Amino acid sequence: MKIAIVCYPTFGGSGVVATELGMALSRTKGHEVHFITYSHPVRLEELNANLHFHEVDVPEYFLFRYQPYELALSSKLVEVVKQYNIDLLHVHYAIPHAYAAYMARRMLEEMGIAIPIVTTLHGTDITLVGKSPLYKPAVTFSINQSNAVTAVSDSLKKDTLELFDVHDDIEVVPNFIDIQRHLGRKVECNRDLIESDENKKIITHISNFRPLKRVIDVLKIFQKIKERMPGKLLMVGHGPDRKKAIQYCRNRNLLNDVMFLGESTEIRKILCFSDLFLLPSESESFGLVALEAMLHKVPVISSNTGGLPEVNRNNFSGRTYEVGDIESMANGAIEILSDNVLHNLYREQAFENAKRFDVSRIISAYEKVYQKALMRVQQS
Ligand code: GMT
Repeated sequence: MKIAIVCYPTFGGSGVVATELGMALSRTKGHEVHFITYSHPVRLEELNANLHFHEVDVPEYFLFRYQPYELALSSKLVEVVKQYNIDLLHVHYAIPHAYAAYMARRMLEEMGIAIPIVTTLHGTDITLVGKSPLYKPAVTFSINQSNAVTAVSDSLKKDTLELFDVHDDIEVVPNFIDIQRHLGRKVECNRDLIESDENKKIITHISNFRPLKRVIDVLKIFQKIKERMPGKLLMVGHGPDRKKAIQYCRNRNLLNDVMFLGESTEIRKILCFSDLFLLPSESESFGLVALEAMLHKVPVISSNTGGLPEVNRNNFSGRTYEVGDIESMANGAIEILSDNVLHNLYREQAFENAKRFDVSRIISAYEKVYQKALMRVQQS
């Protein structure tokens, strides 16, 4: 099949999932995949004859206070669909991608070309941004107009049905990791680069430092862990609460033990020597980064919000707690980290748990959704 994938090209989970999906569809199933977005997706590698990238250009014009990205995107979609005979549009993150895809489909219909739209909902497009009255009518409309809709967790499907007046034909297709590729890739795991003291536990947090990630909770949990054992905290990512987090550490003299690494592209290198991962988010439809930690045998201490309990199995791959329960999160971390046998058990169980989300299962689930969307268009 020839599939056009629309996504955000950034470090955010939805862009990562979309890019990894496109690469896997082309690598393992021979589909021709065209990424359409405003810059080269950060995870896009392995370029080959079956993997294409088309940049959406939005030239600045003095009259516009806001540049009309949706318009440029839908025009680009029309152009690429016609030029490459694309069979299907798969848009990741409803805003504004599902709406732009609908406009492209309408334009193509006028030209006698029928093309299905598959929309994958990722989280904040529903639970935070999408539910705002400013966007809700357009999001509701574009979900209902998609030929197939998927959500990345049961929890997100439930939220979508509660928050929007949409049909309930939403397929849950979880996010994924690629076990074979992971095992086949040798990572230089040089813990000494970060910490030469073997007794120090390395604890990691990766996010976009938005308020819902509760990065101050991460620091407070770490402080409590440090009262009981030597440790180092790696804070990976960039975002609005980063300055606040650095200030918090500066005021408490923590900067010797907390490293802010920015938007690193070396996530695998970092996770390979991490002892524990912290994700105390306020809201999380899935928590892809927790799954990536488990793939590297890193147990996860997380909140139990949204889709996180579907990903992080309490008392198996890690522990889950109420949002904001810093005390329990720290105690759970201390319990796991202070007992080598228990820590190793959790490490193995985290990897075991990650296997449930192997790409092999997920790719075929998406292919079925594509077939369903194609049939619907053919029958209409
Ligand atoms: O978590 C973020 O802030 C980024 C956001 C995104 O759209 O890139 O992530 C959402 O999609 C990811 C991939 O499906 C999920 O793993 C994240 O849980 C979800 N974030 C939220 O629901 C807050």
